[in-house]
Amino acid sequence: MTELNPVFLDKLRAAKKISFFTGAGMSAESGIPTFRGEDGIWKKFRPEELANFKAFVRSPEMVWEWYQHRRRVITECAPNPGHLAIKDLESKFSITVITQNIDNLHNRAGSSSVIELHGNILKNYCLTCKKRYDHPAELHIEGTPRCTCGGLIRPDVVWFGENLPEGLFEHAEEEVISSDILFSVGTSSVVYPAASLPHTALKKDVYVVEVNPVETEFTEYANLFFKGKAGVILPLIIRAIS
Ligand code: BJW
Ligand code: ZN
Repeated sequence: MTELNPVFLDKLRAAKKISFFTGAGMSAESGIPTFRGEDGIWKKFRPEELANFKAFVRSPEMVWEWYQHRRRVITECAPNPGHLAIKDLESKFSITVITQNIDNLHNRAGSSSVIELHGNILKNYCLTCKKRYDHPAELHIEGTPRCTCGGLIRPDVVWFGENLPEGLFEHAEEEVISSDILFSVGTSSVVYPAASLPHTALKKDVYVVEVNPVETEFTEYANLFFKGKAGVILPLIIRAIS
């Protein structure tokens, strides 16, 4: 791991507001597979067959089954020391979490301000009347679930080609540019518009720190790169300022 250099420590001690931009790697140590890379789920499941609206309308059973499988995995997992470290930082700083993850783990860790850019796998809504089904247990889930109006029920997640929920990305941008430090943790930084957030931060002179076991599309721009796992690096940073 890169040394906790004095410039970084000074910035951290002087900071009032810190934001975290997180991706699938944040939850890897909880046992939830990432999307890309050697162990990523896109090696087994093709995104164009599962993570887009056309695929859902063409084969709702298959897409629903995939989400049910992932819901079961996620429900059996727990927040890891990385999620808990971010929550713990709330005792010292104003913290906002902007996550691409749909796994609800930042909420389960107790973080109080979480922006879920790509939705939440536990939430659903009817394509036809928009009625919400936010507790999957309410659903009859043999085959494809149907709303009381007969419409198809879909997971409340953002698929490729879909816009992010209205106003949410702009809200995330405001949080990022009003931060003293932005941590970009566990994301390959390839999916837009989310991946633009650390670049927007840099343009506004926010100090951007990346945490990842491998270099990403963003690494060359980061003010500081911690090469390592979120569940290891984030608790170390907390300890350094305690
Ligand atoms: C660790 C670790 C440990 C491992 N500790 N780290 C061409 C050019 C540019 C853009 C486009 C284009 N063609 C299409 C687009 C737009 C498209 C896009 O960006 N595509 C690119 C991939 C090319 N974007 C969209 O479509 C977005 N919408 C949009 O643009 O709307 C406007 C529009 C409207 C109409 C038409 C066209 C445009 C929506 C994007 C939605 C993304 N949805 C998904 C699925 C969510 C639901 C589900 O899960 O089922 O979101 S895709 C998937 O990728 C998921 C993630 O949130 C997202 C990002 O992935 P993430 O989190 O970075 O994960 P990985 O796996 O990539 O990386 C994990 C990282 O962790 C790695 O770096 C590891 O090293 C690291 N790691 N262990 C720390 N222990
Ligand atoms: Zn309905």
